[in-house]
Amino acid sequence: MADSTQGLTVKKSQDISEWYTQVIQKAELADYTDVSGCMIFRPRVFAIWEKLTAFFDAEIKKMGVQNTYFPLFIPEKLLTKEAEHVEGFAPEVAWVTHGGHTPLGERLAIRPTSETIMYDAFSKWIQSYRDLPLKINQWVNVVRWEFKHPVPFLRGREFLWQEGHTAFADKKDAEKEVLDILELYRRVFEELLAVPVIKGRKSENEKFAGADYSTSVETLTPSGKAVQAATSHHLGQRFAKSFNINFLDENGKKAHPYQNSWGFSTRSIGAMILFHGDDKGIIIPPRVAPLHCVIVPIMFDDSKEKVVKKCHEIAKIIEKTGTSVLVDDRDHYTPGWKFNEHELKGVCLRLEVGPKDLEKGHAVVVRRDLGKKTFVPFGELAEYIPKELERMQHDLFKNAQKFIAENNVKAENWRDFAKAIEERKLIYAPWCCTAECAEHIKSATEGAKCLTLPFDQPQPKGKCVKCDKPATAIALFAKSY
Ligand code: 87F
Repeated sequence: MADSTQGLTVKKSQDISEWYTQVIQKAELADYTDVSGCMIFRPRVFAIWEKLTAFFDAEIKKMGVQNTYFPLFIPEKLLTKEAEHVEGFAPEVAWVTHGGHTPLGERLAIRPTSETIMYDAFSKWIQSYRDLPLKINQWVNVVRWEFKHPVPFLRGREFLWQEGHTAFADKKDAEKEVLDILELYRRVFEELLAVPVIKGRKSENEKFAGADYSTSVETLTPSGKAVQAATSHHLGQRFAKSFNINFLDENGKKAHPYQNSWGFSTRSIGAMILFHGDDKGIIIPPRVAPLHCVIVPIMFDDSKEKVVKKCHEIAKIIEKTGTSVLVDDRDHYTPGWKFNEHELKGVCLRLEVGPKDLEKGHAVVVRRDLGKKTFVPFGELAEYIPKELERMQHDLFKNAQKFIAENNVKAENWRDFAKAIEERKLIYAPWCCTAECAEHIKSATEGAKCLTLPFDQPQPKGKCVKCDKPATAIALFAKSY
């Protein structure tokens, strides 16, 4: 078998970055290519992505959102139309300049996000209040030419995401959607990936420059670095004005719609991997797992046939409960070798069935995250397995919440703040929320920044944790990917 299926040579607690790099390749989740920052998403990871997209896609369709596809190439003139929004991003735009040997008349940007190309079309599609709300989504790849060193899933040059773009006659309706979508993102992370997130509003200097305001869900991963998990922006009428999107309202008066944009990406999978894995490999929460259950027959020459037959019978019964099952009856590997492989790859449950178990009428069930053996009578498997998977889902989330609870601190003064950053904590601190103070904090800590102003927060009092200005919010800080 390939090298990639051999075990990890580093403990998660020793060197989580090296562990992450190893586990991604050895568990066959992703592979590198010759282009730095551009990775192959192998079947085991793509299956996770499909589970996430299936959930989110169904939920946004209930909200009346329709899927579309807009072109990958964005003419330079369009991209720079809303100057303020691209300014800060310009260094990350990848360009197509030639068709074959012929220089193009106008360079084409490779989609870094689709506001500009979509809103150009919206200006044609929206004429009357009857055309609103307009709710469009697309599931696509985007390219951002990052120069920081890439981290699989978490920081790359090409990734997959959904981007939702909507337009409303009423500001109130648009603002409600911002929060409805944010709640869906919370559910993707907490209910599917078992990753706890904190909802909040971005500070002025961290918001999307094209937005009136940005909301996000954020988390601190066990590497001690935070990730912005997803964002939901209220764009107000800013893009409508620069892209000339108008409609006649019910009274025949011309008005600009209120717009939102929102997205989450394959970066979500990186957070999941960091949270749940252990020294044996990855652990995938059951609700997104490509394979729930592997049955390993313990094979001896005289009983092999009977045992394997029983394993396939059990598989059929378990499959009927909506659980994915594989009977691993390859006979050129020992059971122990198979156990290691399936642990490395994060199969949720392992069933062992040998001749003795056949006599006793039970299977040995081992949960990936606990590693403890439970003897379950064959007749009870159909009931036991789905329940155990739900318990596992629940326990993974509880453990992840425990990590967050143990790794967040309140800092009221700079000394505590600096110490907490050294310790890679998530910090709640009173803050003045100014751009210049954000810069000071960033340089004094080698990169820590305000992740968000959590929705859930007490009235700030006293001084900013860094400068002498009065605090206007309790802000969340950490170093991040
Ligand atoms: C990189 C190059 C050019 C981020 C960029 O968050 C433009 C951009 O506009 C850019 N990187 N952004 C912000 C994206 C905003 C917004 N788009 C829809 C989202 C969610 C999905």
